[in-house]
Amino acid sequence: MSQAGYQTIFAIATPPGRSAIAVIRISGPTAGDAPALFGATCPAAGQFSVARLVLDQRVIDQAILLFMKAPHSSTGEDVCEIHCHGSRAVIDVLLARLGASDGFRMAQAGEFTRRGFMNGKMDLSGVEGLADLIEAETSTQLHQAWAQIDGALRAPVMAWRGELVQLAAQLEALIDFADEDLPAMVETALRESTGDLRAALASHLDDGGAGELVRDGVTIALIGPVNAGKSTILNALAGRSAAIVSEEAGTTRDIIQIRLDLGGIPATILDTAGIRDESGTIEAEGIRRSVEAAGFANLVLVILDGSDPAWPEARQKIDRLTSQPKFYLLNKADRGLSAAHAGKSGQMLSISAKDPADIEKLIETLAKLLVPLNHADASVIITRQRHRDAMQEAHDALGRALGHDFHHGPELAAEDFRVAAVALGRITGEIDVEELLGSIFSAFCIGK
Ligand SMILES: Nc1nc2c(ncn2[C@@H]2O[C@H](COP(=O)(O)OP(=O)(O)OP(=O)(O)O)[C@@H](O)[C@H]2O)c(=O)[nH]1
Ligand SMILES: [Mg+2]
Repeated sequence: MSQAGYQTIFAIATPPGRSAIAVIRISGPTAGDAPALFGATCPAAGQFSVARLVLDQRVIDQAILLFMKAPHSSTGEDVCEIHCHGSRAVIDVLLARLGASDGFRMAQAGEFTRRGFMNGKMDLSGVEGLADLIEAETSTQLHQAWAQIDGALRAPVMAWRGELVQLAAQLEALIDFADEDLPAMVETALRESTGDLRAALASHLDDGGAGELVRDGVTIALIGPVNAGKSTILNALAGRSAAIVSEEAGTTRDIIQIRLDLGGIPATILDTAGIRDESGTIEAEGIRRSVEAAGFANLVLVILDGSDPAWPEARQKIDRLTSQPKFYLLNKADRGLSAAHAGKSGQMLSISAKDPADIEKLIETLAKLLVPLNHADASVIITRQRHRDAMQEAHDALGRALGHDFHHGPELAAEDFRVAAVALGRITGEIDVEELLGSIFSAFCIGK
């Protein structure tokens, strides 16, 4: 580690602005010296104290001091916390004094967590879980983040890696005994275990992307002809008047967005300009933006005026605009739906935007549509593309391993096991996979 890594770092851990309490975290070898900078005594390890903080014989604040001795802290280093009053002036004076002191420097973004990771307090997937927890907007995101911090991904990945190491060691035995007749049983058992491991990875990969959906959220674009009631529906979903509604066709020009918790999935809903042929320059630009929004939305909610007999044509026109997944709403059901309504499919719901019960039904339908059925299932452990890529790579490597003749070309299969182990190691941030495999290989090998 570089010299800078050993410096004591400090930062304000609470949001900027006025608050009852603000917390300054200090981590590193001289963290315990911080209270003395303000004429206070550092409490004993695992204890707290109430102290007056004094600079130039003037009281700055009365604060709570906490001290945690390495390695019993979240960074694995000595940590001192100052819980002062959340006043801009108090915070500024304390931070300025710390910054001016030898051996202390302001922390960079994520540096406390980084030190925790470097000191083995957390693996990479746990660090990601922590980041997700801080970003969480819905309770589903929160539960998912805690599952990850608590090892929902780490535990199986470590177990799989352990199995891979065992398999590789057994394969090594085949290399050693290549010239002798090894019972076919050994190879069969090895193949079976490899197949089981591959199947376990496959079942987790086949989760409909539920974890990523919960983490990343979705974008839903409201698209439809002018006057169909898109803005009315957006307002009803938002529970406030976010967009202008009027009986004039072509009211909405710019894209208006709201955030919504859809069954635990954070959703961004976009209201857009109504689609029609004859329009002025500004409206045409609005329509261009509507089509663009439809293009990147996870779901296009097509809003049609169900009381207008021409809705099937309007629908066809929207269908041609974008190939994104769609769900259709026949709005204005209170006016009586036109006869064309007979041809509606399962991907269609008729509602009246003015009826709160219908809006509830819409929210429920959208939530069901977005949340894959197995979403609450504990088998969902992948929350990022990074995890998926690594698991896919391991899965594919095992597939290639199975393609080799274990008895006559064991070294080829061994290489694929190594690739799979390295891929899984990347999830938890194990960087010494090769070394580890090397040592375990030699420990397991018969006759070496
Ligand atoms: N009866 C009835 N009227 C509705 C319903 N939904 C919307 N409207 C009315 O239809 C008109 C158009 O509604 P908007 O929400 O502005 O329609 P829009 O699709 O956003 O229209 P543009 O922004 O012009 O494309 C307004 O007068 C609304 O009050 C509904 O379910 N029933
Ligand atoms: Mg509108």
